[in-house]
Amino acid sequence: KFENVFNYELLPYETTTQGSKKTSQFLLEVVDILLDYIKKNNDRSYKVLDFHHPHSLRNALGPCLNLDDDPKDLEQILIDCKETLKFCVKTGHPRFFNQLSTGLDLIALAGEWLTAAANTNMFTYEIAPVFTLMEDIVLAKMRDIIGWPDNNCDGVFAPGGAISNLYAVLAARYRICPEIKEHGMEVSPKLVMFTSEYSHFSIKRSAAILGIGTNNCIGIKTDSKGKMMVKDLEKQIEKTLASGAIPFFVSATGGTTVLGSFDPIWEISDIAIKYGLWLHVDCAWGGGALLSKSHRKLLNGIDRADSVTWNPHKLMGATLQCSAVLMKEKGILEKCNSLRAKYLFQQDKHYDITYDKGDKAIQCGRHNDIFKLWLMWRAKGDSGLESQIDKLMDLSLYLQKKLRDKEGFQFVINEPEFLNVCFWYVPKNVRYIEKGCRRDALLDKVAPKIKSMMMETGTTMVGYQPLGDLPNFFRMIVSNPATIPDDIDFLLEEIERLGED
Ligand code: ABU
Repeated sequence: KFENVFNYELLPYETTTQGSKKTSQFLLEVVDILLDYIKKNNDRSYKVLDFHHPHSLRNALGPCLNLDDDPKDLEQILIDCKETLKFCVKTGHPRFFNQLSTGLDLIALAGEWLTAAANTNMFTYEIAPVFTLMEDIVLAKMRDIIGWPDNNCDGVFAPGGAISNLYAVLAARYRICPEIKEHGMEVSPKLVMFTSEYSHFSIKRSAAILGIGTNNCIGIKTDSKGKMMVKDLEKQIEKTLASGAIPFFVSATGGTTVLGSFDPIWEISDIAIKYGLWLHVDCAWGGGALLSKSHRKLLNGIDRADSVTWNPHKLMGATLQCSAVLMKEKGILEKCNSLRAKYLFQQDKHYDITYDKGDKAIQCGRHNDIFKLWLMWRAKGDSGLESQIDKLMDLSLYLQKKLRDKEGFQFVINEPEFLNVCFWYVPKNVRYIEKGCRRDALLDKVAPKIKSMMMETGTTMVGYQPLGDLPNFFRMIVSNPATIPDDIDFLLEEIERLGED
C-alpha cells in the first residue's frame, strides 16, 4: 500500500486532502503494528525474546540498519518498525523478571504517545504550560506522601535515578559550600560522604562527577539483611572528623538494587541530625511502597530526609523514564543550578516567571516525563496504585513460599522484605557437596549457564549477579502487574528444567 510513497507525501510537506489522507493511513498502520506488539507482550504463547548474538542480529537485520543517501519508501519504513519490534525484548511480558522496571502500563503508554505528539521541552512555561502545572501538582503530591510538613519544598523530574541522586549530592554540597558554584574546587574543604556498601553505584559516581572523589565516598557496612549498620556509620563519621575532613552527606537506600534491602532511615536520620549531615533517601526502587498503607513502614523516617529520589518508572509502573528528585528546602535547586540564560529565562516575561522551571535543572532541554505519570495516576487513583503495589507484595510472598517448599532452592536472605527475591538454584550434582570453596565455585557457574539457556530459548528472563563473596545467584524481581502465580511457577520450573540439563 505504501510502495513508492515517500515521507514528503505526508503532512507537513503535502497539505492537500490527499496528503492528509495518506498521513492518517500511514499512522493507522503504525498503530496496528504497535497494537500487535502490545498483544504479543500480553500473550504467554509468545516468547519474551528472540535472542541473537550481536553479529548474527546485525546479519539478520542487515540492510535494515543502514542509513543511505536514498530515502526509503513508507512500505519499507513500516517493515522497519515491525522488524525492530520483532527483536525487542518484551519487557511487558508477564514472564519478564529481569529488571526493576518491568510491565507495560497502557495508560502510561497512551500518555507517552501524547507526549511524543506534543513534542515540547519542559524548560519554560511558555512552551509547556499544561505540563509545567502537572509537574508542580505531581511533585507536590509526592512530597505530601513523603510527609514533609508544609510542603513548601522543591523538586524536579530528572532523566533517571542516577541523575536524581547526583542532584541530591550537588544540593547537599551547595548547602555546605555554596562558593564552589562560582569558584570551583579550590575553595572546597575536603568533603566526605557516606552510603551503604550495597547502595546504587550512582552515589559513588556522583562523588566522582562532582570532584569529591570516590575515595571520599565511604561504603558503610551492612548487616545480614543488607541494611546499613548505623554503628559503622557513626564510626566512619568520627574517623572522618578526626582526620580533619568534613562529613556532609549520607544516603540511605529504600530498596537496594540487588537484595531489595531498606536501610533504617529513622536511626540514620538521628545520626545525620547529630553530625549536621544532609540526609538523602534513595528510594528510586522502593518509593512506590509509600503509597501502600501496609508497606510504607519500610520507609519509616523518610519525612526526616533532606532529599529523596523516587522513580515512578519502577514500582509504580510508569513507562520509562520517570524519576523525581524531591528536596525539603524550597529554592535550593534554583540557587544551586541557576545561571539565568537570557535567551530562555528572560526576567521581564509577561507571566509569573517562577513557572519557568528549567533553570533549576542541570540539563537545558528536558523531556516531558510528567504527562504519562499524571495520566496513569488519574486513571488509577491513589487506591489503584496502592492495590497494585499490595498485589506485588503478595506475589513476592507467594514466590518465597514456593522457594521454601521446593527442593534445590536456597535463599540468599531468608524472608526477603520486598520484591527482590534472591536465591540459588542448586542442581542435584552440587546439592550434596559440603559448603565451601568447591561448592561455591560450582554454584557460581549455575545461574549464568541457566540464564544463557533461558535467553536462547526465550521463554522467560531473570537476572543474576554475585555479591561480595557470594557466588552468582538469581535476583527475581516481582514488579510486573501482568504477572500471576502461574508465571512464577513457570519460572521456577524452567530453572529446574534447564538446571538439570
Ligand atoms: N537503576 C537500577 C536499575 C537496575 C535494574 O533494573 O536491575
